[in-house]
Amino acid sequence: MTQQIISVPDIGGAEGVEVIEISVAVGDMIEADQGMVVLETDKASMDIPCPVEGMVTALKVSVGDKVAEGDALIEVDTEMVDNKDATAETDVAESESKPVAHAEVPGVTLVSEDVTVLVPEGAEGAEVIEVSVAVGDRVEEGDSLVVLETDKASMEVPAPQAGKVVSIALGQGDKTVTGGEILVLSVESSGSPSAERIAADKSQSTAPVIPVAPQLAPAQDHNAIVKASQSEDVYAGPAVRKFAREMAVDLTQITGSSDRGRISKADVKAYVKQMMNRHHVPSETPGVTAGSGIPAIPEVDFSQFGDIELLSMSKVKKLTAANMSRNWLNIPHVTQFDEADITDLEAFRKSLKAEAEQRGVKITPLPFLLKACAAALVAEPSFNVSMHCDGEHIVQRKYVNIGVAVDSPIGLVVPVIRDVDKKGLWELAAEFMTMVARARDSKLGPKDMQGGCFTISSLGAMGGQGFTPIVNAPEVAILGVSKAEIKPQWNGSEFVPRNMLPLSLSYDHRAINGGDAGRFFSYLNRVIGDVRRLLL
Ligand code: CAO
Repeated sequence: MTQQIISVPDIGGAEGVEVIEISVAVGDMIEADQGMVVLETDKASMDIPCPVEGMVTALKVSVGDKVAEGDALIEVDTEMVDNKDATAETDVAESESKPVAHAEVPGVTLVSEDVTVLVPEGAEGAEVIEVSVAVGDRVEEGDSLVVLETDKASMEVPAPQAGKVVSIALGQGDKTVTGGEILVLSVESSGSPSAERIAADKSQSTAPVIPVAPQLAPAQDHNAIVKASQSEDVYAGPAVRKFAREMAVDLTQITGSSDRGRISKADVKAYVKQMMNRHHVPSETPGVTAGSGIPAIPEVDFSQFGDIELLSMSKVKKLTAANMSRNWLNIPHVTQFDEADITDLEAFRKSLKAEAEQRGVKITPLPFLLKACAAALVAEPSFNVSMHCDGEHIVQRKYVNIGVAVDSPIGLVVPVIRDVDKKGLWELAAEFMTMVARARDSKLGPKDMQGGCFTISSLGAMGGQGFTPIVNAPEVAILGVSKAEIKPQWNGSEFVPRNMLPLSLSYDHRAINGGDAGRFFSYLNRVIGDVRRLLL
């Protein structure tokens, strides 16, 4: 026998590094470079590979131990590599009286057979605190079979091989005895057994006995960890911790259902299921925050506070709610506020009223705003873009279509007026009137609401000093218009009454930076303040 102690290699001088997983058990054959122990610092976890091949003859650390470079991890018999083929036959032959490490050995045709898993060394007198399998269960090598607990440590007894649980000798609460049977596994074979061999095996009814190395977890002060805040304080065994890591589950979020709050694999599975259900929200479900790790708004029984009535939402309202949630959660919004001086614009607009009547159109400030926004989009094309879904490109539009939010009886709709930059004020006023009428009569088709580059949302007729509109994705900006008011403005020598229009510009900060926004907004204000500029 050539025993070799495998120690912690150079881990960058880190000390007090925690052993979070032991990937091998006594009796395992280990390959060179195969992971044997997982260490975790507060910055990273590292799988420590074994530099030699051979048979693991002893574990020198337990899960939870703190180690540094040079500390012994495992002991390996490196001679077992050369001898394994020679010893295999003997081991199989002697399996009734002598424990073997492996029932499956290269070069030997093995058959399906029962193996008895025994109470491991150091676990005599331990209490069975969890039986993790049931008769008939299929287990993989390393799966936890039972969890034992002494006054010093809790330990999971892993399956030595993949197989099916045939019988279980221990129940929860039982005390273990030296060499006592835990359960019998029907293990997998590597060859096709002959019928005679299976019959012979069955008639013998003496299963090879496999001692397994327990996976130790440090003993816990169970009463103190009911509200654990750190994952190392959680009362769970290594296999459960490993499983939780694979599922990206934070064990501190789970309340263990086993004795004294111990977390089992079933608890982790139930938690994952619960999270999946909680976050599974139909894509058109409105007003519900989903994904992004954002907790759902709790359900409230409003009837306990007074009379209520349940009103169904229109399809448009449901869609608006879903879109608003989606846009608000996906887009990093910035909203900038300003006031545009519309004194001259209003004087001009009022001067057009008689002509407008003759033409059969109503001319409100909105057609002017459409024209001014189109000019600003042309002057500052960084606002006439969309984020490409690959996250690596920006789509630059060469056309100028503008949507206008309309408050209709069925909800908020946004008809789009095309090529605003190419149309005159009368044409825009007429088209806008038609669109609003169709919106209010629920006559807009999907095409009428597609292809926008930018949106105007005007609450001006209703009042208010300002609001933060939500960007209408895939557009990247939206203009909010509030109620104009006569306000005193300083002209350099005196205060003069001016008609000031409050504007709020929300934009997607992924696509637009503050400088672009500043340029766009000041250009827009200049044009609104002096509409003659639209001719320039
Ligand atoms: N300040 C002061 N007065 C204003 C104004 C403003 N910003 N905007 C419009 N007005 C005046 C108009 O000039 C008109 O008065 P006159 O008849 O004397 O000219 C009066 O208010 C009514 O205007 P209107 O509502 O008929 O027309 P509009 O072009 O201003 O608006 C529309 C049309 C469809 C945009 C509007 O009716 C609407 O539905 N707005 C709702 C938008 C919305 O819900 N947005 C969502 C908010 S959250 O993003």
